[in-house]
Amino acid sequence: MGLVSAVSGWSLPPAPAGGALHPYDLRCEHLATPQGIATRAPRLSWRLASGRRGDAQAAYRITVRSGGAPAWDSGWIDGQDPSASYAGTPLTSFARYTWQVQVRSADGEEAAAESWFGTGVLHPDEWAAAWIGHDPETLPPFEPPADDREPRSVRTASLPPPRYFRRVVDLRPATSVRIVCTARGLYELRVNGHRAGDGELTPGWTDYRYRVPYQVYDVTGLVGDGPACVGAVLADGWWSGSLGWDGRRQAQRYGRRPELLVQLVADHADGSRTVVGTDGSWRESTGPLRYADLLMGEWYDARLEQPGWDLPGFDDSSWAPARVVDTGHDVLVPSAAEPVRVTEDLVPVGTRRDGAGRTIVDLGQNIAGRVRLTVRGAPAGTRVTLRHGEALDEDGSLYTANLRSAEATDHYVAAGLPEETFEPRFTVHGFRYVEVTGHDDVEVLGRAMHSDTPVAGEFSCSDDMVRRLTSNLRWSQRGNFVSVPTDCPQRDERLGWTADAQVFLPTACYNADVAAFFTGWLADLRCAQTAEGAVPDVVPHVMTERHGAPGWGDAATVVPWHLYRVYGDERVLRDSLPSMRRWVDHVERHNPGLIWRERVGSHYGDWLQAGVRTSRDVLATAYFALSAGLTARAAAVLGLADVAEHYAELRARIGEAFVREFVSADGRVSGDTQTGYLLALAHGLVPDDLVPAAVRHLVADLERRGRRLTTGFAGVGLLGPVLSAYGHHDLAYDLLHDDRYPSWGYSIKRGATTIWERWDGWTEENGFGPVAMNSFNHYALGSVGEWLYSGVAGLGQEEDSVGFRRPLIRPLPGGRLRWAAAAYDTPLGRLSSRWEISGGELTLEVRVPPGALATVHVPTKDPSSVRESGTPLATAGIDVIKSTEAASVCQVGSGRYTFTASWGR
Ligand code: RAM
Repeated sequence: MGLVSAVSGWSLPPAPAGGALHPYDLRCEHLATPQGIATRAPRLSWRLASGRRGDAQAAYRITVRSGGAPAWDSGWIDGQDPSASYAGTPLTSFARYTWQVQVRSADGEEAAAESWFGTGVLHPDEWAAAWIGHDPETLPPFEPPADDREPRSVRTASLPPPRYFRRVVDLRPATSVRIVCTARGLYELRVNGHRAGDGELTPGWTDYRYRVPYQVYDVTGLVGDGPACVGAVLADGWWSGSLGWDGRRQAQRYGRRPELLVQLVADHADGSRTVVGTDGSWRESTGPLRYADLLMGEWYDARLEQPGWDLPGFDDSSWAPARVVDTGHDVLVPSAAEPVRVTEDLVPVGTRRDGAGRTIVDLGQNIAGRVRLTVRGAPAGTRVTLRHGEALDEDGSLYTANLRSAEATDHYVAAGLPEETFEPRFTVHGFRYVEVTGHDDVEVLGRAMHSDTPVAGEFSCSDDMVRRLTSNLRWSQRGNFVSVPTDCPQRDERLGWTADAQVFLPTACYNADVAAFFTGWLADLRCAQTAEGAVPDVVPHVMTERHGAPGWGDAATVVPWHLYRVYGDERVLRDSLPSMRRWVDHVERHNPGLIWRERVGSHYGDWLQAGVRTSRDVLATAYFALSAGLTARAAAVLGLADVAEHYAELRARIGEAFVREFVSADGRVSGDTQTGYLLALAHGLVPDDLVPAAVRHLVADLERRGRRLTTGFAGVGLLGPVLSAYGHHDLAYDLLHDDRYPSWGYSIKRGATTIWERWDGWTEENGFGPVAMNSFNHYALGSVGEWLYSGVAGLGQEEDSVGFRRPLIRPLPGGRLRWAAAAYDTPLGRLSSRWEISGGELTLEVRVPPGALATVHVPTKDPSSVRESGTPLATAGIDVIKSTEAASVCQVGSGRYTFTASWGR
């Protein structure tokens, strides 16, 4: 099989221009131009670029205006940190604020950039809309047409049709018109025949019991003077549709039927305001969508379209009045993260017939998303059926056994036009292949969708297979960051499994800016923590019986701490510290001996490890130590010395208990498995004098197995970092390049375009793995991505650095690689490195953002050979901190540097 080079529309923006120090990439609450800000002191931040060495921001000034009037002038503030909290006049609702940041460099030069943010609903009494729905009496479930070829499945038979809502508003001329919209369910908002915004699956998934997110749209451009029509389509989604496994039994998790809330706010030139909200005057009807379900798919009958239903002139006399459900606004919160969007279109790479004559379309890439279907010359009533799958069976037919009860099937019933297009809106499938039946003259376009977190990093290298691995893990991130971080996008699961998220987070942060995405998710985690402090295994919490598993619940500490380290925003610690403490206290309370054996919930251990059984007690206790330690560090950051001391002391005692219980005098960690050693070494649980022995045992295990890994979810991401930290990066490279079972390469040889859930997703011996749990798009085993960035390319930060203020650039040339490169947008600006070995010489190019002080390890056995842009370091004015037998270590401020050194001698 040939290795396809990755085609991705998800690439890092070009490096910012050099020149004088200047700000770019302005954010408010970690988002680019958010519309619904409702915090009183939103965080404003920017990145910096400069073409000059050693440049840094010396001072900044922020000015904010709304409607032409000044709202805040910070005045010049000294400091290198490119962020500030708004501190102007109190923000008002439904307004647009433009803001400008000016920065001044050390030599007095100034530059500025501008952006804006919009506000949502800041005061509860500003809500004027009621929740509306439809009368259950007028709700016939889906009735399959009499001419239906196949009987409806049990699972889709009971699905209700989505409802269409509309209301005409007679608007006086307005200077601005905004709409606040949300649903208990999924909605698509339409204004005068146009779709508002480009978000998909809005309002997104949160723990609706505590938080229902709303979106704000500026629709000024969609309305003129006079009557305007506001329409919305409403479907079940996560609220009342199929969710998780067990077919329809998990449906109606939050409510029985979907409900809608819309509030239009028009501001007029004379300062007055028109506010129109959903109420009993709205009309509702069914339409062409016969059902729409996230797991099952959609049925759209184009013959039932009502043209013009979302325009003012439409006759809605046959529509029913909407039913007012309630007026509760207390759980409404502005959407905290980027919406799901279609981010890339995929033109099929092949189309063929399977054994039974069905058309099988291959997108060449496993994605989460949907297709756009074009149908030509189909007589009215022709039903075209799209089934989605991640793989093909041996006979070339679509493989769907691993989807479990998710039907992932869309039906389009043609209206009979010469050409018609269909694209489902309220469903998402995990697939690479589409089976099309019902009509031959069709065209399919793949549409990848996911939470549109800005791309923040890129890694590349000279090896095809490693590049493919990089592409696979990026696609698994894309396919699984769909409103919440999920385990998989295809089967009847798609839940926010906490360990998956936690182990993949470091990789995810390098690939994309996930600050806002995880901030929202953490809020759901905190809401769902039990009274005792246990953390559910899935967030949003939907399976009441599962919580507290070691490594899963620890997301409560690992996620906030990591977000803080990466983004430098202390608020995540402030918001999470109580939850971190409750989690650790809960584990301690039930395990006074400090070996975590009680309250382990479903204890999954080192999930999906390959052929070994890592001791569950070792794993649990290592996580207990980690969580206590992180809680101590978080408290210290927040200046809570007593709290910090308490957890640091607990961490120390857990460490002692761990050593007593699990570490033998010869440095063995109980169970003698790779993950056991990795956890113990990574989290400082092996006494210093036994570390070399423990490392030897780890290496011996790998050697004994012919340099093969056995790690599951908990251990896999630690292989690279731990092996290279102890001088065994050759071994880490062997694992990276391996293509025997079990390895990443094994799946790639088989044609994987995403990371598989299990090492044995498919094997030569057994073919497809166990159908009960065999996703081909699961990112946990892709946590190796962190090491590609921080190890192979060497883009990390010092242990005590926050927000990459002190980058640690320590590349690891090795393995089959001739070169490797990575770039990453830190909160300060672009950080990058690229090394290449050629003709006995190593070249290392680095870029350090303004305000950062980087430690650079130039790998060489001959430190005297190191040059920067051709000049010996001392002459080049570069501070050499030390020389070791493997590197020359220096310190540089912002700028671009090209180091060379002799290699291999
Ligand atoms: C599986 C999920 C997930 C894992 C749990 C324990 O069902 O797919 O990846 O975290 O089990």
